[in-house]
Amino acid sequence: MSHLEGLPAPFRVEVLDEAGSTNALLGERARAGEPEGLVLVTEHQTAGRGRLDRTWVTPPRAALTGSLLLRPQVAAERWPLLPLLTAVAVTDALAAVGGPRVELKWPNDVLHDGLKLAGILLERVDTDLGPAAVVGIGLNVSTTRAELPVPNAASLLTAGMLDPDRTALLRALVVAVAERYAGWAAPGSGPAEDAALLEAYRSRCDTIGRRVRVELPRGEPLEGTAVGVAADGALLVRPAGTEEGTPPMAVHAGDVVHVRSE
Ligand code: BT5
Repeated sequence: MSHLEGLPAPFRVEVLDEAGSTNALLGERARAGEPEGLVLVTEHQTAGRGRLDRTWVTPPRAALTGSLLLRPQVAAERWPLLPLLTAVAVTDALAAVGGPRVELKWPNDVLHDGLKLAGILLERVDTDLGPAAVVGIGLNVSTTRAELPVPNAASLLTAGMLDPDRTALLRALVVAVAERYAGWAAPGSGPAEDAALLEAYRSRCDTIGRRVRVELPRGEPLEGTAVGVAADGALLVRPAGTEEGTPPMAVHAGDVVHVRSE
């Protein structure tokens, strides 16, 4: 992967040969005062993090593993839309490079034919300059089926893209995040920008309309039908066994399994 010139301001890329976790490193940089727009990518991530203490595993040079630093000047209640914005940007970037058809699983898994192609980890870091968002993206690029760490994973290669170029992908990804972010977080932005983003998100989200099982942070899993995504980004689930028209439950955090209908 080469260093990239000519990215939209304030974005700039640093490529590291090897790193533990780009999210952890960028978080440290953010706390040390790094301005918005740094993108740290690594050729080989050795301690990649998933959500909830899970791991993200990628062989050297086969994946795009990187993190972008944002310092959104938006109201705190709009922050939960950032993971959705990132997921939409990943689909934009894949479309821009002629990548495979993808769908989103709420909140922010990027799937190809139901298999996970990319994962997103958004972390909020408190810094002297105010709260920062570390936006981590892991995208399987030229990983072979045998190299993928879990059976329900895909890469651009296994999805049929024979010679994916990680530098072109990185550029497309930064441009896509920059464009979505500029539109959503502009000074004076608010409900209208949220609505535009959510419209883009909903049209790509394959969870809506499906039977789902949601593992919640606390308590029993919730089974039901995903009926929509609310204005604040929550997944709306009508619990199984309740009648159509029953108000759905709003899920703000959880792991969704798409249950196949018999
Ligand atoms: C995620 O977590 O999907 C977020 C992954 C974010 C990774 C990026 S890479 C750059 C940046 N720096 C970091 O340290 N992290 C970010 P979660 O939804 O919790 O999914 C994790 C689960 O996905 C694991 O428990 C495995 O089952 C599976 N998994 C691990 N590696 C995978 C891979 N390469 N492809 C597909 N699935 C994978």
